[in-house]
Amino acid sequence: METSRRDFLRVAGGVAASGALAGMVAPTAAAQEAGQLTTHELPALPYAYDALEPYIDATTMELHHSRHHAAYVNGLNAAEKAMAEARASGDFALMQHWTKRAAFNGGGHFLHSMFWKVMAPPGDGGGGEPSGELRKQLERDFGSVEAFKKQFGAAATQVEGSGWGLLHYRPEDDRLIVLQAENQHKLTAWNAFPVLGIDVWEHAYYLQYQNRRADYVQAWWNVVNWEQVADNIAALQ
Ligand code: MN3
Repeated sequence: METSRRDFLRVAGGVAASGALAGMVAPTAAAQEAGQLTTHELPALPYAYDALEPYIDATTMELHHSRHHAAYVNGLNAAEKAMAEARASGDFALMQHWTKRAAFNGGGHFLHSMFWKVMAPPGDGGGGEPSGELRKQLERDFGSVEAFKKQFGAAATQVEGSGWGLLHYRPEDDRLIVLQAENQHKLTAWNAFPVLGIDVWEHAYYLQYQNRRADYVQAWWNVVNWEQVADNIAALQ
């Protein structure tokens, strides 16, 4: 009895946490009517395309946001529409295909929506060092901010092929953990939610850094918006 109640509370907490996280990304036209789909939308960048220079060039930012992220939004909408059509027709032959498309494109939409927000113009919200509660939590969970940065940077640099370096918050034990994602969605862990991430697909850095991914990862700290990271964690607590 005691166990099942605890499990229920944990599940209920997870649902609440997911809700908080959903609020972290750009609001979409929420569907309330039965059978009505959400229309996922490309969120506006919170700064100009050239605002992260010299660390991320304007052309990369424009292509990344207006083409790559937009493609994930369109792909997610298409996958969810196709699954609704399958429900209507009763033909589920392509369900494996569409669930994969929904996971890939949904992961891309979510991570990019977070990515734009956890960056800010250098010296104007971006860069510097984490402070306050976030600093204390990083020190508690990684030993020091420097140790966290080294671990996170290594995880990001070592992603095999396309993917992400990610810092997740795990509500169950109030911990920050570093993970990788391949593509937009593989290698994740359940019940741990991304609060900071760096895109290490080549489209994120190749124009400026070519094959030097480690240089891009190192430079990226100059645009990290630590206040947003703290807000992302607070939304899950
Ligand atoms: Mn990308």
